[in-house]
Amino acid sequence: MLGEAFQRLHRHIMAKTTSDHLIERIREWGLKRIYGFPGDGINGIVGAIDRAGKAIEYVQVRHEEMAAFMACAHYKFTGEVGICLATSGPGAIHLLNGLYDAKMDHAGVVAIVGQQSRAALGGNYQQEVDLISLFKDVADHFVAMASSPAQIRHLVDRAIRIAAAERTVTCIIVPNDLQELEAMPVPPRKHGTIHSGLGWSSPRVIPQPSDLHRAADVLNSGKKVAMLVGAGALRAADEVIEVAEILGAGVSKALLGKAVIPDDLPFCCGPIGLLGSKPSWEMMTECDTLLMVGSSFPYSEFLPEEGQARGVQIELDPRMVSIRYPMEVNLIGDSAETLRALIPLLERKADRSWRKTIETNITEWWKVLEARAMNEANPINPQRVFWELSKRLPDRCILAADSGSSANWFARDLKVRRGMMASLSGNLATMGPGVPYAVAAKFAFPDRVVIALVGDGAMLMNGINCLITIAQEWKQWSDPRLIVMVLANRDLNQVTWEQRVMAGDPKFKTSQVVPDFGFARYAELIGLQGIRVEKPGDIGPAWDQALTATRPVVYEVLTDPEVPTLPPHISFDQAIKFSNSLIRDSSAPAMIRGAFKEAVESFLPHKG
Ligand SMILES: Cc1ncc(C[n+]2csc(CCOP(=O)(O)OP(=O)(O)O)c2C)c(N)n1
Ligand SMILES: [Mg+2]
Repeated sequence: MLGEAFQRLHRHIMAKTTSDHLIERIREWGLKRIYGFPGDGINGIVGAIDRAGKAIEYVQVRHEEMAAFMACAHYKFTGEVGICLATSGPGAIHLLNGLYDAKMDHAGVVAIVGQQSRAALGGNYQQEVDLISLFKDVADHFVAMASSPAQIRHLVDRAIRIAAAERTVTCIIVPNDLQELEAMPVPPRKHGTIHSGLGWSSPRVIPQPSDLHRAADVLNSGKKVAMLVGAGALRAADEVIEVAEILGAGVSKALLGKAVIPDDLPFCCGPIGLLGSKPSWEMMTECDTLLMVGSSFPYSEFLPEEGQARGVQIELDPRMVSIRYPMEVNLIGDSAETLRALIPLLERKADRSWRKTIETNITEWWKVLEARAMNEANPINPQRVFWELSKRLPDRCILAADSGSSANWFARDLKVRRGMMASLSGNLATMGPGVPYAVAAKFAFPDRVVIALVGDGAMLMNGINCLITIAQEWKQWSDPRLIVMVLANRDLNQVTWEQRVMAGDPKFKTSQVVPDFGFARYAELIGLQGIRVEKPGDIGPAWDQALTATRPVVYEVLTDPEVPTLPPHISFDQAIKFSNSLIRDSSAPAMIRGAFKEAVESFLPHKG
């Protein structure tokens, strides 16, 4: 005790350390939350966080990958750079998957990692990993190791500014001995020193008038315009809607753009691609003009055939234009600003027949989805879980989905409204971010309801350890409602279906079956509420219970792995492979029933 008191006194008298300066500088940038996990590679920094008191909020995670996912989600939900902290060697390595998630979805994240002491580097020392090389790919815009206290100021300034400006991952490596040295907030004014400053605000980026005119010409001469919007259009809802109205277009949404426009708009075609909707597929195969806004949706086979449509793309990042479809006009600019500049140049389509067809297709599709959701399954149809949630979604709720079958139903069945947010790992499509994203959403917006939609495989990979973080932290949230919905299908279902349909292989149980776990009971064990839904009739009442709970809830629902996650169309080739897999699959009868019901629902006329 005396030792500790003495140390505190000593610190008090002593000048600030390099680590104190690092934390102070982060604060000066206006950032105040760090997700991290300690280790002797960062003891100096962790000590500084302690000394900073309330000025900085430190969230202890259970695994460094969660810290990186949380920092990524912090950016995705707030637009502010997220920060994660890990020790040298193993801690730094654990961050990587979450950092790639951030990099690939264009989220600004700073990773701060420790390193062995400067004197040991190059000595095959314990936990010595070549971190500059390791992070060189994920943090290709900026990775730097400090070797002098004078660097701290500009390393922090550059890491944060570049992460924000380039919407990417940056990394600062700080050897542990350096962390304890006396701070040098102002480097001496002499040759070879850097004098950096704070601050960044996003520029206004709008294309040249001549390019706007060229784009307007293409859009005005089209008769059947299709729009595709992505995460880059999240702050352009009004503009997207207005342009769609003028052009008589339908709007498809890439996964990360789920919340761009509400799903109940009559011209919102919903998702596109493997997890997509039929109206999106129909619109893309029949359009004569494509307007893509803020999206790098990867699958060209779901876009018009080359030559079928004239293309216009609006995109902030010049490297991302004309790489999915050969566009006639590439407009480099902010989505909302560019659409606003384009609107006065657009002519309202007098002939609304294209739009009418799209709207009819959409109305029909919602009936198909409802019928699919109401199909019986053993014991529960997963689509019904989402269908029942959809009508109960609270205003301003935040949704986080995981990679797995839940992403399909999240994309298709949930009607997101204005003011809500929704995200997942879009481009990396990694398993595991659902629960950590939800935690970060809760820290950023403690007054909003947050719902994670996760498979049992992803729960057993990351989710259950992240539930412990929830159990540790939830009491400080002004609204305690955080619901983790677990699709307990005892299967790595998304991949089981991919293997059947894409590869023509039957379900390989040793690889695909997930052990039964008892997520609701586990939740109770750690002080959360657990609800286990075993009968279709309980789905709705259980959602009501979860949405009015006074503590975070794990909503475990036993769902049927034989309900197919089929794309809106199946190619002939895939159908052949699928039927081959059936012959050898022990769950074939149940699977055929599931797939048949789904297919039938697409063709039946649905009375409103
Ligand atoms: C880290 C990682 N490992 C493997 C995959 C491949 N993968 C994608 S979805 C999936 C199955 C997910 O299973 P589960 O979480 O149970 O969800 P389900 O599809 O059963 O609903 C797998 C293995 C991945 N995307 N990410
Ligand atoms: Mg599963």
